[in-house]
Amino acid sequence: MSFKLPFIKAKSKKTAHLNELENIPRHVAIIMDGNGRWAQKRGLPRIAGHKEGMDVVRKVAKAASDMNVKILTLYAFSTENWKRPSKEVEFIMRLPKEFIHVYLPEMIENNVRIETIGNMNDIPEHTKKAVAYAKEQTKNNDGLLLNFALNYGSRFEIMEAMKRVMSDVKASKLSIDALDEQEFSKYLYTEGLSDPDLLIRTSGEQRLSNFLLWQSAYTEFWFTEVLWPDFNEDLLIKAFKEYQRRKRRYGGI
Ligand code: V0D
Repeated sequence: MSFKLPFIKAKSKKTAHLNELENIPRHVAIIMDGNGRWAQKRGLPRIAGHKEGMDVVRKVAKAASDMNVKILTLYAFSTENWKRPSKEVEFIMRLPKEFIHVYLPEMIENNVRIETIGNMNDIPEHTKKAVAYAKEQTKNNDGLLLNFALNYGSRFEIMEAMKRVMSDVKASKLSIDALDEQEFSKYLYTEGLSDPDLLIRTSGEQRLSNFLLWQSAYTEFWFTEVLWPDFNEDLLIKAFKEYQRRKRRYGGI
């Protein structure tokens, strides 16, 4: 006789063994590129690619959580993305609500905490509301931190940090001599988070595009031609194995 265990999610066979492997990247950052191109290749509107990409977020979050990744930072919307057609931007801005509507129960079940980095000021009110709800509902979870970069740009982040540093110096809350890398990091959106160990970019481009410039000073980069909607657990494992291989090599020296 077999019983179904409704609330205990099994880890997949693929990830079960990796769990025990040393050097699982603690913080993984991903530039989820190629959604529009994925759709256009199929004769679909670009927004169909963004929708498909959203489902991949869920799958990759589950796989990362199973492999004991602590932080998954996803570049969901850059400060540059406002230049896209307004209909496309409007569609993208509805995705958080959709994601939360469909997947929040599963996120809670998997002990995932949802957070964001970026400038929330210019995000539409309805999107902010949905995201705030997801954060509130998951704030006490201590499993994977699913960190969405929304309206994020690194230069803006660093510039805003610098302005606040200057303001604190002016108000004598900070002395110039006390300002070091560790202190400066506290002024960034990523305050309190460890730097990414591994950064993945899909869709063939091999640049940082204003993502986590300060934070990725020592990060390993891994690129794939695969478009984000075609990304999956197997590719995540492939990236982790390459990461582990590189770490072993440094270790040998
Ligand atoms: C579009 C591919 C989930 C990349 C993934 C507003 C581009 C799908 C979220 C999400 C986006 C954000 C916050 C949250 C819950 C879900 C998301 C955006 C774009 C930008 F609390 N997918 N997703 N947000 N895409």
